Amino acid sequence: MKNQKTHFGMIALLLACISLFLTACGDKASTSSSGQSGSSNADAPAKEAETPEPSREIVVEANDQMKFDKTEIIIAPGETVKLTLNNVGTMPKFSMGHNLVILDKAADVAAFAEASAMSPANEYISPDFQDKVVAATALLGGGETDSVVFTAPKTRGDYPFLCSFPGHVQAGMKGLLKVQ
Ligand SMILES: [Cu+2]
Repeated sequence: MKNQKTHFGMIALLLACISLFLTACGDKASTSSSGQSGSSNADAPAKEAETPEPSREIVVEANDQMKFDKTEIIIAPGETVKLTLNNVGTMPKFSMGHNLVILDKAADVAAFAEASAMSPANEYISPDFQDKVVAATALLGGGETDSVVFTAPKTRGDYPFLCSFPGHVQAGMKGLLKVQ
């Protein structure tokens, strides 16, 4: 009998631990990252390559009609810029979230969008395609904004960008970063 009682005690303790853990996770989900997500080099030592100061800011708006106000961004090879995404809509992130993800020019946009639609826990950026991401903002709800500083690829060409929220690229939330 005494043994069983200890068992219940253990289980209660375990449940308390789990709920504490879940609460901690919930808090973490609301923090927005505005760093570079494209260059997470697991093997690289802590010493990160220094990003030069951005030469200018490029501002893109996204709205509740699933449109970016720009479908073309022109940039010089190797130019460092600050990219800001403003979600000027009013709808919440879970139903009308927007981000801006720039992909490598060799990336398969349709495959990326399809895989990313299944990755809500990773802000709709599929971990399988992380190496194809040149730069990405956080996923934003209405009225939110996020900036990311990134350096354009050195190779000229058209690099696709899109909103990876499910269905949005199909609705037209896409464009080209023209490195020229
Ligand atoms: Cu969107």
